[in-house]
Amino acid sequence: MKKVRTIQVGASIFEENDSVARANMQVLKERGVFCVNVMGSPGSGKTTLLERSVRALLDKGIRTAVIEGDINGSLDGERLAVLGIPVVQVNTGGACHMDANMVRKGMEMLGPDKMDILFIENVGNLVCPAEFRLGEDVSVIVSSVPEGEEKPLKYPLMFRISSLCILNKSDLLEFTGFKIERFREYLFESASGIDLILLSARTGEGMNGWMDFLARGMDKKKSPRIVVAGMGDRMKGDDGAGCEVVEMLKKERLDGNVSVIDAGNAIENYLGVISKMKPGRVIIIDAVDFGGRPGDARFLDAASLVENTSSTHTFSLPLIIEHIRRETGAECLILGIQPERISFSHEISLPARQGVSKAVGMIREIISKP
Ligand SMILES: Nc1nc2c(ncn2[C@@H]2O[C@H](COP(=O)(O)OP(=O)(O)OP(=O)(O)O)[C@@H](O)[C@H]2O)c(=O)[nH]1
Ligand SMILES: [Mg+2]
Repeated sequence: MKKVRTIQVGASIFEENDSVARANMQVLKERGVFCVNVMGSPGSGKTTLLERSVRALLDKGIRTAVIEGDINGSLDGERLAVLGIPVVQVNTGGACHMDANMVRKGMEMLGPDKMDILFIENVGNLVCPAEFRLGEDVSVIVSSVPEGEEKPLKYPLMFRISSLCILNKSDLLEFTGFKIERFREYLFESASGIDLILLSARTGEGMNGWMDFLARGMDKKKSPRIVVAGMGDRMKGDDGAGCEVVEMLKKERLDGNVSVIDAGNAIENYLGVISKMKPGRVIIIDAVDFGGRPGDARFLDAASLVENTSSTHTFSLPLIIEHIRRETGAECLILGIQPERISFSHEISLPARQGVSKAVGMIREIISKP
């Protein structure tokens, strides 16, 4: 019987897109540009918000540029270009979202123009733009009062992947019967960690909160890079726990200044890569027998680690830490997960899996702190 061969078209499209998005992110990082992906339904007020924002930021001496995405035409691009900032209008030719390649081309057209913030106005749509990373530091969803309260429930992904929801057209609240508490409830049900700002791009209400959000983002961009490296041998049961943590983190939308590396059982091969990133902080995650209960996860002091603590490694973790510290001056943390069993041809154990989830939460917390 012949084997059926399967092509995962969707997966490869997303992988290709993600790799271009990572390259965009790297270029923006090198240039110190904070990049904001602005999404929302057609007519929610994205361009109006950008017009007001660009003016307010210019008054503060902050330089902006915009890559404007529309299926057709250059109306929005022209509205922004009259403000005297660099604008590239991208026509997606029917596609209902921007992708990383479009942004790459847009960035090439903007050239070496000096800017502090790059706004990308995505195509008006509450579905497809959520699937495509562009290289942005943050995504912002602009919802608006006339759309009704239930949008976060009906289009949860868009809200879940966004750091901030701007509820625009607040000046229309009194005419529409819109229930702000109901919106809040639906929003946090779909996206528990999201921030919410009530704003009117027409009257300017709420602009201060939005400006603060942008200022915090710009500050964070300048803060030191964090490298998270998972290590271990996936063939040896719980020894692969560090790599599992990294695998989970890779699926999340992490901040632009966080890099995640799966170093497998050869972290010594990644020392050059880590040094090149000039990190301010390096977190190494590994299965370590520190005498805890299987599945415990805790930060460990490098000095207290005995050589080959987790027995399977052919090198000394304290020496690796010492090398990274010397080469980069970075603060080094070791996040240990207590294994239940480290042996060939065993799956990762249930307690170690729980340790992986705990470790992911601990990393998230560290990353989110300024
Ligand atoms: N009342 C009110 N109207 C607004 C506000 N913001 C935008 N509008 C109006 O909403 C309409 C759509 O605004 P745009 O800024 O073009 O919306 P958009 O999200 O960029 O639309 P697309 O690019 O087509 O997806 C325009 O008539 C704006 O004047 C607001 O805060 N209050
Ligand atoms: Mg627009």
